[in-house]
Amino acid sequence: LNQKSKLLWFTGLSGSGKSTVANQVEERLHMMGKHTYLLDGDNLRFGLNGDLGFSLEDRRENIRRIAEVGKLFLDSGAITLCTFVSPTREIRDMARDMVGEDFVEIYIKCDLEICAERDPKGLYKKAMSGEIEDFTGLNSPYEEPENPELVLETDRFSAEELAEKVISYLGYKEGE
Ligand code: GGZ
Repeated sequence: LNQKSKLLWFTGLSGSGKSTVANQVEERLHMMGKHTYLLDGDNLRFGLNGDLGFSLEDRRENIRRIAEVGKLFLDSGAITLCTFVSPTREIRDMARDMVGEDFVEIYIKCDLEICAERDPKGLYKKAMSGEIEDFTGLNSPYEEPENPELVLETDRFSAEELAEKVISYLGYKEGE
């Protein structure tokens, strides 16, 4: 396998569009013949990390295990995409330190009000009515990244446009 792989770390609020953009990026990479692997809450929080909740301590452990697993996929040569809220700088810096130079931090930026309006899973509604404690952006912190490699604003651009930005940032060419 002859590809210079990266680990793309998507961070942002619930409902900000991390998965939507990551899926678009994956689709483009596949069209270029690249091998990818996507790690997200659906394949991690129910299995390996099924014992973890949403306290800051559990989130840190969630991210630590994900960074370890992500590293394994990166070592295998896959372009690895990770989509997790990863709400604090400390947590994201831990992931960056674990992964090393191939870590690409992508901030999926979207106003909290818009995320709450989109509310694709009805979680904001539940959190606002007190059914979920420690909900990111409401009663648990989200610290904006200070020096991410990319900032993608999903309340201003389409997922397709933003995925193109990721592809050109990566600089991959056909057959490389
Ligand atoms: C934030 C929560 C919470 C709480 C459940 N706070 O939009 P989603 O549904 O698909 O993404 C959110 C996901 C967050 O899990 P992560 O593993 O990404 O979080 S972290 O990186 O902070 O460990 C949301 C859902 O799970 N969810 N409860 N309290 N998001």
